[in-house]
Amino acid sequence: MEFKNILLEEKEGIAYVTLNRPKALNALNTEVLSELDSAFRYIDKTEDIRTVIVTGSGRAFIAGADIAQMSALDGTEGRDMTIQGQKVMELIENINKPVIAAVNGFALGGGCELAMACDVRFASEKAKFGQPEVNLGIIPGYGGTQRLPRLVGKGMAKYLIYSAELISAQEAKEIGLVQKVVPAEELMAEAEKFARTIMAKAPVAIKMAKVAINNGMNLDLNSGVAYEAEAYTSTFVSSDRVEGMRAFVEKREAQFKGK
Ligand code: CO8
Repeated sequence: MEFKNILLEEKEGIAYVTLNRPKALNALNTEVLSELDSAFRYIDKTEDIRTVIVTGSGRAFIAGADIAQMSALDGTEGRDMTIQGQKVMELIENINKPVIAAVNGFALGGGCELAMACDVRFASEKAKFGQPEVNLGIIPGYGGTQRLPRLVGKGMAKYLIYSAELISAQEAKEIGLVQKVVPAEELMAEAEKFARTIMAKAPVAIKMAKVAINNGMNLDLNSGVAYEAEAYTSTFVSSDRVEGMRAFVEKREAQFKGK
């Protein structure tokens, strides 16, 4: 698929989504959001794609929503742009395959929010994270006030949002925002290695793990555990479960079929 502001490539089961507006540090305007929406809808329904890696071209992952565009909006238009972005983040969060953010540089405001909508975040040592919206007189509007506290706790989320402080990749890892920090030149290889690790596992199990974790996070513990039982049962009745357990007993590699 061809886009103006993003690149979408597919190789060996991995879809690569690269934000490609380097002159504006890959800022998210309404056109970029709409392209991301189309790209992720396509990825969601394309069976050959098993995992996704999102990254940015140039020195930024995404430096936030496009401030030049936002500065010209009135309240209603601002609300529409927030809702458009929130929907894209929800789509990324809930597509039926894992999404890895390979954060190569600035992940600020909407950029940090997009990274948080991904399943896991790998960061280059050069990456910087932050929610600097209060500097502009706004608050995070692509889910940041909700996903950040869920990832790093309420106190740290308030610290970052109130201060607008930018933190290093290492600090982001220490607070649990990032799972792995690697030298810049190893970022894509590490993300791909993790994608291949995931693709070697039972596909139904990976799908159900994602669904159980995502939906469970929106429920109280008892409802979440009940939800887990249903998701677990879907894996238990799969032929991959039979194969996985048989392979263990027979001391051989499992051959999963995704059924
Ligand atoms: N939007 C538009 N353009 C941007 C953005 C942005 N978020 N960030 C950088 N750019 C542009 C700059 O204007 C500049 O363009 P030009 O060369 O034409 O002047 C170019 O990218 C390079 O930027 P800098 O010259 O500023 O580069 P520096 O290395 O000096 O600084 C920074 C890099 C620190 C990343 C700096 O650019 C910066 O602070 N950017 C803004 C970061 C920010 O505040 N992000 C949060 C935005 S708000 C948001 O994301 C809210 C999400 C919810 C929105 C709801 C919709 C209504």
